[in-house]
Amino acid sequence: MKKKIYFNHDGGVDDLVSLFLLQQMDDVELTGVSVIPADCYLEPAMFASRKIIDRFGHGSLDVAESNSRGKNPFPKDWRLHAFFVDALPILNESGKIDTPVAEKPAHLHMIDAIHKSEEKTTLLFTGPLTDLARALDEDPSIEEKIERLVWMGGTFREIGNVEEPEHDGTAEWNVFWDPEAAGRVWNSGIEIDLVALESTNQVPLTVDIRNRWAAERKYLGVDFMGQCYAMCPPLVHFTTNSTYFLWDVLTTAYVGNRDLVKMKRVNSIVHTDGPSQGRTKETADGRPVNVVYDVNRDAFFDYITELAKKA
Ligand code: AGV
Ligand code: CA
Repeated sequence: MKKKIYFNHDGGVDDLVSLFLLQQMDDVELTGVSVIPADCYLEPAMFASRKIIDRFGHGSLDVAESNSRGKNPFPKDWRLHAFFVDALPILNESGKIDTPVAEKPAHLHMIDAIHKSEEKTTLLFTGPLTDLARALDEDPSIEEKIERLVWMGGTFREIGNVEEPEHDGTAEWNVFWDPEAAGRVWNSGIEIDLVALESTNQVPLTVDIRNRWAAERKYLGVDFMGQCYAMCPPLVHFTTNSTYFLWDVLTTAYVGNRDLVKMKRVNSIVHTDGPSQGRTKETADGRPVNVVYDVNRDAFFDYITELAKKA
């Protein structure tokens, strides 16, 4: 039986590549997609998502817009990436878009999708948790129909990836954008699998990886990934604030193949305000989460490249 997945993303390059890859997984059925304007602008991210479904998807889907707003905005330079993906010729060859925009906003769209499915739904979130927090407030009964939440978010390292004024640098961005939403989800009974910076730091975008995809660009899907990652700064000499990692793609690959990673159980809390806001902190009496802390890097890149070849 296929795993039922609802996907809420925030329109970054790796979010959009994740949407592409999910649709190449044989044992996954996407029951819904929604887009939150966190690390993107909503309009190009919606267009790009609908075009990726048209070009690389199979079943019929609509895409819901989120009307959620965060507390700490993402840098504009990063949010612009969605415009570049949307403009790729490979997504614009047909000159039309068939996949419709959903009538309801993201959090209500997700509630419907969860109830509509007979089996429990796995939630895949590769942006902030705002829509999930709002959905839980709106209809707490969804909780028992959620198999688990798989989230790209958080870190238990000393240093996160937020470099902003008035912050101490301990947070990961998807938590930092809306720390209270993460706090709300921590207060629920949902099983949480965190693909945290511990593991995503092990999969930076490198020139080697790009060259591998360039060499295999005769495959449409590999070419698409190569085009997408041509927009992002790779790791060359040392990590900077703009260095791109395959954060969300690792999270998505984990949904398709758990054998790629190692996990451990950690009790934690979320800091919701002050200079550490967005920090996830290990605390003995905190709520348990499953943290992906290690990944087989080569197996991961092989896995996503082979998936892309199926497109
Ligand atoms: O913190 C990682 C999250 C992921 O969901 N995003 C990007 C991924 O989609 C925010 C982010 C952190 N550093 C970034 C980010 C960077 N250098 N460029 C773009 N986005
Ligand atoms: Ca993201």
